[in-house]
Amino acid sequence: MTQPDAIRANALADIAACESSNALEEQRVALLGKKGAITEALKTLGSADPETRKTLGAALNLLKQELSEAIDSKKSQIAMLELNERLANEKVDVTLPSRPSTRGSIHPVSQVIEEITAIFADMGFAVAEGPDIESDEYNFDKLNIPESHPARQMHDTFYLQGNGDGKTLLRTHTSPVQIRTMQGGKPPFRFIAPGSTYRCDSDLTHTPMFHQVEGFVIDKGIHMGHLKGCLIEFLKAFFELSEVPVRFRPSFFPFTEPSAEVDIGCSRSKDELKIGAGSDWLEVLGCGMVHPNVLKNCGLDPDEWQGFAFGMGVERLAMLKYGIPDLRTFFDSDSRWLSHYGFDALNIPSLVGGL
Ligand code: 2NM
Repeated sequence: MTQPDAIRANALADIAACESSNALEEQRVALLGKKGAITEALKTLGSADPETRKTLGAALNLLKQELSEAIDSKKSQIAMLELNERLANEKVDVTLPSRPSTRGSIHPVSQVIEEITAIFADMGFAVAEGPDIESDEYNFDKLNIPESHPARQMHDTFYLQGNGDGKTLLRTHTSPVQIRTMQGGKPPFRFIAPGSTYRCDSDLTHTPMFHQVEGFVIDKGIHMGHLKGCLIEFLKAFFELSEVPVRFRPSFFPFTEPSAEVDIGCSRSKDELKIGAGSDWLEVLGCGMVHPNVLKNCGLDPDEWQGFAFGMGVERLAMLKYGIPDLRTFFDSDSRWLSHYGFDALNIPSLVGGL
């Protein structure tokens, strides 16, 4: 038997006998690795006579390819077996009773959405919902966000493979809910829109998916005073304070005019943040009077109807209220984090019972 034939006979049998991906990897190293049988055989070619070098070299290279293919095909065979074995063994029996030792808890995001909803429900706000997958028309155009606005650039928005002429995307805010609700009903309106929002942004203070609650009031004779009163009452209730220093700082949003950012008074010492008193300010909300163009885009006459709108980030408010230092931990699904920051499922937020 020639040298390549001898290697082949053993090698093919050894590969066939492998029962796990680890064993197969050992075989691959033993045959094709740096010190493997084929590699060692190829090294002897240097001292062989020219005729042998030619024929043996070609045979060894062919064999190398043959073994490599045999290993690849065995590899997918083993992968399939290993997957089937996992599927059979890792089955979850959903009919089993829960373990009494591990109690579920309410995620801080859900808890804070419930708290915000309870406060606005007490002020007469309904809750509206809409799809996470939106068109650029509802997410941008109708909200007076022109084509040239930075928020429309690719890096902020997750665009999806559309199915028509318009662009399909993951909503970057819950404002399209306001547009849909306005178009589907008659004023006056008073509702909040809580939900998931998506932006192509990921660092220490941004996650690609996060949650917002936006609020919206449309009626006759609505003015900035209503907006201020409503948000100050909200902040007092949410942070459970009888008085809060609040500052409305002029800002810009395409969908409101005038627009403001809302700061709440706080004090920052070495590593403690106290909300509700002190000489520092902390931004907690954005708001403004609904832009006449937005009203017109939804078929309302701005001379007849006016309104205010506001928006807040749920994770940010949860971090401030419950002292959660790291945004990313919200989405780690770490059960120890959940049992530390999670809430009792039976303790439903309400203003009567206290938040
Ligand atoms: C914010 C800040 C200011 C807002 C505006 C609208 C609508 F639909 F009326 F145009 N919805 N939400 C708004 C206004 C949202 O979030 C920071």
